[in-house]
Amino acid sequence: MASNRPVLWHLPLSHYSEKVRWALDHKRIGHDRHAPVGGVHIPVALYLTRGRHYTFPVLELDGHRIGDSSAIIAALERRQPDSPLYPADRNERERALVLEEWFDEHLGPSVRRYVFHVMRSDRELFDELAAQQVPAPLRRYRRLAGAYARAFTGTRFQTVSDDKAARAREEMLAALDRLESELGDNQYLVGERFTVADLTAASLFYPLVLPSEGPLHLEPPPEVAQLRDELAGRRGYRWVNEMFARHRDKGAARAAG
Ligand SMILES: N[C@@H](CCC(=O)N[C@@H](CS)C(=O)NCC(=O)O)C(=O)O
Repeated sequence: MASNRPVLWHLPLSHYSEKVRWALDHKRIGHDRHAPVGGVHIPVALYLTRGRHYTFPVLELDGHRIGDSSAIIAALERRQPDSPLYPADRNERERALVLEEWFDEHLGPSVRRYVFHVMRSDRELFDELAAQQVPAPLRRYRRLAGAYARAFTGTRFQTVSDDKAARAREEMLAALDRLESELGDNQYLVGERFTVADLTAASLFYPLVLPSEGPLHLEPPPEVAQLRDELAGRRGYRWVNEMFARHRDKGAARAAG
């Protein structure tokens, strides 16, 4: 960690990683990125954080290695208060942090389990997606990459069971209900401006909504496509697309200082 330039360890498809990439880009913090293959990232995270975290994202920032997306955003907020993601008002800040935690706990795991569960039954799609995540020389071993990714996501994220996936779908839809009731008639979840609460809800919904500014562009399998059609008119669903369109300013940060 000789240089002062932050280093983000992330998974390109992960919605928790997207949450932190978005925060870095929002604050225009120049940084480098490393993306080991999913699964391999667990020992890497443990190594980087000396056993404190086994998940990605991990951010190297000013001599510290920080695991957990919420802790990373808190550190970014301290390091660079410009383009704030935390409201200045204390009550609003508390509310934003409560919502961040709620969506982290309830939406993140459920959307991941549901979407991976449906995708794993579409072998071609899953193999293709898995092959895109491995280093270029290995991409032609699509079947192997797919089998590895099915085993990893099945074990770690419990994506095999139909019952668990059905419960995850319910929980994800309950999160959409909560998003809409928290929004009411407002454009943003807390106060009149974009905060960490909006960034969290929008980024964690990305695997379902697939906004064009998001990290994944694919034709979803029929079951997900049908659900997306059913939800497309919902206020919360449209809001996720709006947040990405309005606030997901990519690229500037990595090029910057
Ligand atoms: N609470 C963590 C969750 C991050 C998380 O679940 N990351 C996943 C990738 S999407 C991971 O690395 N999981 C490894 C595992 O569960 O074994 C955060 O907000 O950063």
